Amino acid sequence: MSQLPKDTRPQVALAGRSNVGKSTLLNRLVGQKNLAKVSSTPGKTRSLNFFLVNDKFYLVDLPGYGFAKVSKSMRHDWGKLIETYLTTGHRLAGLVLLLDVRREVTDDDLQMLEWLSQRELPALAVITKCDKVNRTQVTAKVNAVERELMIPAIPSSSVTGIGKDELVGSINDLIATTSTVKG
Ligand SMILES: Nc1nc2c(ncn2[C@@H]2O[C@H](COP(=O)(O)OP(=O)(O)OP(=O)(O)O)[C@@H](O)[C@H]2O)c(=O)[nH]1
Ligand SMILES: [Mg+2]
Repeated sequence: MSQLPKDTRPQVALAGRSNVGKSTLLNRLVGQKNLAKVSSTPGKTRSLNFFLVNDKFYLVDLPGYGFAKVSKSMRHDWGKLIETYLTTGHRLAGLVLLLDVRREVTDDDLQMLEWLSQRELPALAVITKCDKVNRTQVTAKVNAVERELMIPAIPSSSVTGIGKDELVGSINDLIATTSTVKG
C-alpha cells in the first residue's frame, strides 16, 4: 500500500474472480495487446498494477479472487490487499466489477461491492466472455445482474469487440463525477 501512486489523478479499479478477463479487458481498453499479463491459468495477476491512461487517470488491475489452487495464506494476503485498497485507496473513483456471463455472482463479488458502498463510491458491472453464449442469454444475464446488484451492467467480449465504447463512456463519466465532486 505504501507504493501506490502519490499523485492526485483518479483511479478506476478492475475487480473480479480469477480468469474472468480483467487483464484482457484492460488491454482492450488501452488498445495494447500485452500491457497487462493475460493467462489461461487463473491467478496470473498477483499485485495491484497501475496503468496511467492518457496522462489522465489510472486503471488498476487487481488480483483475481476465488481461485482454489493458491494456498490459503496467499489467498488471505490478496484478499487483505484488495480490501485495504478498496476501503482506503484515496484516489479511487469507482469500481468495474467483471462477471463471467456463464457463472453465478459469488459472495466474493458481493464483498467487493460492499467494501465500495461503505464509501459511497460508484460501481458498474461488465459481463465478460459474451461470445460464449447466445444473445438471448446475454440479455438475460445483463438483466439479472442489474436486478441483483442494482448497478449498470455492460455486455462485453474480447472476441467480438462488443462493449468497449460503452465502457469507455462509463469510465469517463466516473472520472468526470469524481473531479466535480472532490475537486
Ligand atoms: N472467449 C473469451 N475469452 C476471454 C475473454 N476475455 C478473456 N478471455 C480469456 O480468459 C482467460 C483469462 O483472462 P485474463 O485477462 O488473464 O483474466 P484475469 O481476470 O486477469 O485473471 P487473473 O489475473 O488470474 O485474475 C484468457 O485465456 C483470456 O484469453 C472474452 O471476452 N472471451
Ligand atoms: Mg489478470
